[in-house]
Amino acid sequence: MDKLRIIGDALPGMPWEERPAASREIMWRCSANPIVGRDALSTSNSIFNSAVVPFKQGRYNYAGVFRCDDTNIRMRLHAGFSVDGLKWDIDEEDIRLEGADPEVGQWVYGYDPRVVRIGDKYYVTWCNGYHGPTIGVAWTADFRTFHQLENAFLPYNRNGVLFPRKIGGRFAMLSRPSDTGHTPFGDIFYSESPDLEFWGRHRHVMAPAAFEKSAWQCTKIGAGPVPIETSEGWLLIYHGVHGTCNGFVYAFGSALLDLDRPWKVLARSGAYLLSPRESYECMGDVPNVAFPCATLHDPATGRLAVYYGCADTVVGLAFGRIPEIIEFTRRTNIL
Ligand code: BMA
Repeated sequence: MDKLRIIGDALPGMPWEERPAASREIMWRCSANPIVGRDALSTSNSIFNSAVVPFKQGRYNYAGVFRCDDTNIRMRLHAGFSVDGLKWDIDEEDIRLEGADPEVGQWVYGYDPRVVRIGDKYYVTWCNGYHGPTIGVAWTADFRTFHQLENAFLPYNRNGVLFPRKIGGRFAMLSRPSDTGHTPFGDIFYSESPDLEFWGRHRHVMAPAAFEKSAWQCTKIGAGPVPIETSEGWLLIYHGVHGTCNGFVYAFGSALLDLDRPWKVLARSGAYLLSPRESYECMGDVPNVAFPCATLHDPATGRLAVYYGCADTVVGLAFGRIPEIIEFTRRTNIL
């Protein structure tokens, strides 16, 4: 590998712990896990599958959009703020979206948010209820007022993840066409838009892996956090699902996508980066789920922190080094 370049703003103060001396893992868990508990709000049944970004305001250095299911088990999005990326002050009130065409702006449900800064705006994508799940889009400048745009796709779709810059002059998004239920299939696709309203030029990115090659991702896959730009390609962390005799198991791995044509996969990890094994990943409302939705990274040190939902109940954090993850992706490549 030539000298690796990692794109992004410096983030020397990001959450970080060194790999424990006894660990041989590529990614290791934060000793404070789970970092967000299920009842952080007075009304929350569970808080998981949530997205964070660097965001300076007052004493805060980070902001996020959190999936908070309430005790009616209604899926809602809440804004949150943090000084250190570990302890979060999550708003008791859920996010109210403004400005959409009234037919689209009717809130039904929203879950599994992703957040990305493009220019001076923060864009939120999430799984939005509109005659079934599809991809909702909104932007905010302050994490107080959220301006809703058109849904990106027809139902049914999940795991809409924007790239952090235009590619070939257009906004770019990964997504995973699905069904109305728990979807026993699913490939990742790429779509482009000139204006974040009209999406097209859809391209296939990747399908589930063959069972005998990589069983953790043999049932369905979906994009996780916003891809990270490096000189080796876009580093994509994605979840993979294995339909076992006891139901779905969600783990995550990594892929490298071509910088200019991101639907071309350069390498894809056959081994997982992290699979549910701690009690908070294996016990909860939906056992055996590790579902990554966001990362923080520091280009100079290569440090990476992955925020992932655990057992559809709490939020966990795992650490790794981007150069090692790229090397791992190539070493365990199944393409
Ligand atoms: C998916 C989504 C995720 C969830 C996962 C496991 O279909 O609903 O929010 O984490 O199932 O239950």
